[in-house]
Amino acid sequence: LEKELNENSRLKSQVRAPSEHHVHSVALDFKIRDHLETTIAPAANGENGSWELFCEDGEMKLFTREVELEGGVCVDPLRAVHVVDNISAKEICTRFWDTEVRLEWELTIETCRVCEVLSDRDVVLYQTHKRVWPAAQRDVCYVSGLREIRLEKIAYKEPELERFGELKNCWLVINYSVDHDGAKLQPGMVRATVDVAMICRTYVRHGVTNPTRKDIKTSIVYTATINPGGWVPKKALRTVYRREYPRFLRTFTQYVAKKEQDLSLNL
Ligand code: 6CM
Repeated sequence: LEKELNENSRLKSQVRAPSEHHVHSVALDFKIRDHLETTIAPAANGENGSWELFCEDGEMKLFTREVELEGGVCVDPLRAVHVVDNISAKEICTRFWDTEVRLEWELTIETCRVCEVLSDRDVVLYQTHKRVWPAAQRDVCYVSGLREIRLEKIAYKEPELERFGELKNCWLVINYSVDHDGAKLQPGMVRATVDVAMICRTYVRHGVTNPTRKDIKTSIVYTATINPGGWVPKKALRTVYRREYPRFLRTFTQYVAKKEQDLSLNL
């Protein structure tokens, strides 16, 4: 593990300028625009008929829809919304994106390796996930991009949060599958594909000019579509997702809150 983390740090130190174009820039920009236009639209709020609310815990709500590809492969999309106090969009997204802390909160993975540093905010990653019986072990290779989004690009409002405060900023992380020469399929492993977005917006209490942690609220919209890359018993897969997604969101947000609580607010 130590060797892997050192290698990740070494690769990350070979950063290029953030504005530099790379092989995935155009596709990544397209994905970002698409998620900003659809994922945070109120119509996608998951509360209409086609989505099933399967977990609710305080402000955290998780929805899913049953979707199957030809051949019976289950690719149910997941949509989660949450509102957290005391931590900012930047803090949440930075920790979600940072591979150096991945193993501290991500309970489904066995290994995580940086295949390529594309810029100081975009990387290609390779992960192996813990095997879930009776399925074969899965791996995944994806681009992961971190961005702050200018507020004029946010077309949608969150009225309840706007009653609390003023929208201060928006950060996001997009993870989507790609092929990479440094991530060849290993024997016995099945390649899964992912399309994940974590979009966070921080609000500062009305009238407060120098906010502290108790003056902020952050909304999180998290969406994930995982294709397991081969047949897996549908019932078992749905059971795993319904257990793992709430566990992930709870564990991850508690992890960020704990890590940030004694640090000064990074808005
Ligand atoms: O978004 C999450 N984590 C990110 C960092 O790791 C990243 C994760 C992608 C998840 C890829 C999962 C592929 C493995 C699928 C295995 C399916 C086989 C199960 C067999 C059951 C019988 O975006 C949090 C991800 C939370 C996942 C629940």
